[in-house]
Amino acid sequence: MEAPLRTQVGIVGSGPAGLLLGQLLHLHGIDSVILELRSRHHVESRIRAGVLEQGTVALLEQAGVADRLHREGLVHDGVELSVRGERHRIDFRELVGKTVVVYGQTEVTKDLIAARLAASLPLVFEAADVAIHDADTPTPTLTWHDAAGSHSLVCDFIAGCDGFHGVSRGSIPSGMQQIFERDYPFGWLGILADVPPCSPELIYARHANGFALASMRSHTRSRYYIQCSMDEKLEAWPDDRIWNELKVRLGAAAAASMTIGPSIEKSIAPLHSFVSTPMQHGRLFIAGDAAHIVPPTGAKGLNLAASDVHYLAEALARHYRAADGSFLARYSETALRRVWKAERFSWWLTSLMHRLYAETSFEAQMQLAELDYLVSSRAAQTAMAENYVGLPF
Ligand code: FAS
Ligand code: PHB
Repeated sequence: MEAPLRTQVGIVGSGPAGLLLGQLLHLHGIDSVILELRSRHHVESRIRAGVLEQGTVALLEQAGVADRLHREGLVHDGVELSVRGERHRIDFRELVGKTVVVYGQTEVTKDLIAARLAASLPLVFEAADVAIHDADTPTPTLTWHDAAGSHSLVCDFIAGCDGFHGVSRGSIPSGMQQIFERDYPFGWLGILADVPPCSPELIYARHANGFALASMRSHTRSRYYIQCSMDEKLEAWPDDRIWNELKVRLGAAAAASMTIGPSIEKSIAPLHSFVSTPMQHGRLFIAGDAAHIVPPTGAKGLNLAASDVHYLAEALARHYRAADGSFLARYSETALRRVWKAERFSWWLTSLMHRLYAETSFEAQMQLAELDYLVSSRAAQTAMAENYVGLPF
């Protein structure tokens, strides 16, 4: 086995959290090595989030990777809610003076990987069996093996950015962790198709059959979702069945303007809310989906990864620049304050828009009453708008 390698920050995972952290650290003159389990092709092929908060866009600009985003991203001033077949617009720009950008997480990931490789920064794909050692000592260490053999990397700090199924959260002693979670009794069946979107902005629809979302990736690529039960099988949902159900749930106006076509990706994903605290142990810091999960309804997952990374990069920069460890000591507390507010918004919008109860139940009437209040109250719409565009970092 070769002599142990050495770096300042070892990063596990090359999703948005790991890649953005590596880029921000590089700009602060801090060395890092990123270890990624999957191949570059796999990472760059994943279909995930689609909406960037203004704060995330600003962070990508700070990281120097926002050029294509500004060329190809779609600035959206609002979204529409469809309730009882009627469409109601929530105007973010008018209500809170902010917007969101529709630009796929897949593209953000490609832009970050390109920047890292252009700077010849270490990014190891297909790193198998990554393990975290001695996180509570001054020399935390990462080990892994790849085609070139077995390796050991001694770090000053380790950032666990390896998503919900990674190894970093499990490297925090279970006795020191508290888990908060909720599973929802339904999932999202998502379809991607190279057809123009049915509407210039996103449509969130509450319908007696279940929730539906009309989203997009560009003017020529659409992304749609329908609520489904978790025992649904993709085989039972050929494209035409999905298109027909989308037309029913999104309403007549959307149906009339909907272009249908063959799916280029189709998947069913479960929804849950999950937070693991604390987000640090010794010199191990976890960020993004490694620490928390939100139902995608509020478009918060990717954006929370960005705010965690903002706090962690700032804290590490203060440590190295000013020998000030106070921000590192408070990383988990600082990040969780914003995480919990995004968890609340995601849970609230999920509970409001999905079919959870019999339509004749009291609870369904409460959903409809809250929606009627939301579409008729400027105060309620302002509250939704400021959460959707992203609360301050
Ligand atoms: P990621 O999961 O993106 O990245 C973790 C990386 O670590 C991956 O590349 C993984 O291969 C790697 N890894 C895992 N284990 C490892 C190990 N042991 N060693 C080394 N590397 C390892 N969010 C939204 O806002 N809107 C959406 O519509 C939306 N849709 C989603 C659909 C799906 C199917 C999923 C799973 C998530 C979705 N999300 C959505 C949430 C998603 O976008 C996440 O919030 C975002 O990817 C978080 O980024 P990371 O924290 O970097 O984690
Ligand atoms: C998406 O385009 O994938 C998307 C957009 C908004 C959401 C969830 C997913 O709330």
